[in-house]
Amino acid sequence: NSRIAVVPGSFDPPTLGHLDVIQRAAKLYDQLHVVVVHNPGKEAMLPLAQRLALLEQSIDECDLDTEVVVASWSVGLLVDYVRDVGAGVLVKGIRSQADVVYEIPMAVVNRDLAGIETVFLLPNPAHTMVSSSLVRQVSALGGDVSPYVPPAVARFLDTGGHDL
Ligand code: COD
Repeated sequence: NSRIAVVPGSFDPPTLGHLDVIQRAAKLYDQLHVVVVHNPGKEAMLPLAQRLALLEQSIDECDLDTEVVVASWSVGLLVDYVRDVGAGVLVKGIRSQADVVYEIPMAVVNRDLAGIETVFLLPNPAHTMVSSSLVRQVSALGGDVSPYVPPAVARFLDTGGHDL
């Protein structure tokens, strides 16, 4: 039985909700692969390399005991990455019923395709309303995003990084 899990997302940008789920998953598994999935059909605010860098800095600042690999994936099915690294589990965060409705079909397809199970974790309720899209809006309008994002992301966005 694999003790390796994959935590996928767009991470555009990484939020405290993402970090909450990553920290909880780190307590459950020996190794985590946090994977920035590049969706060619979805216009992102931040380039892939920037999302990777911010995620790495944010995870470093958490000082986790578990080994965490930060990677990106843009070709083919996510389950191929999961199998390639020898993981048996995908970890997703659930904020609301809407997340459940969106995630369940993907979880069933991923199990059918590759026998990969999906584990759903609940964040601290304080982070339930945080989303990358909310952070993108507040940041674009010049608001303070520091209550919603890790310090590394707040520093980056506060210095106008999103305009780069
Ligand atoms: N609290 C808790 N969890 C949160 C929070 C929060 N505040 N914010 C986000 N999350 C969770 C999300 O529910 C999700 O599980 C994860 O964090 C990532 O969120 P996002 O917004 O960064 O990423 P999404 O929702 O755009 O998901 C992108 C994925 C690539 C993960 C998703 O589309 C996917 O799994 N695609 C699979 C591609 C594939 O292989 N398809 C074929 C088979 S279905």
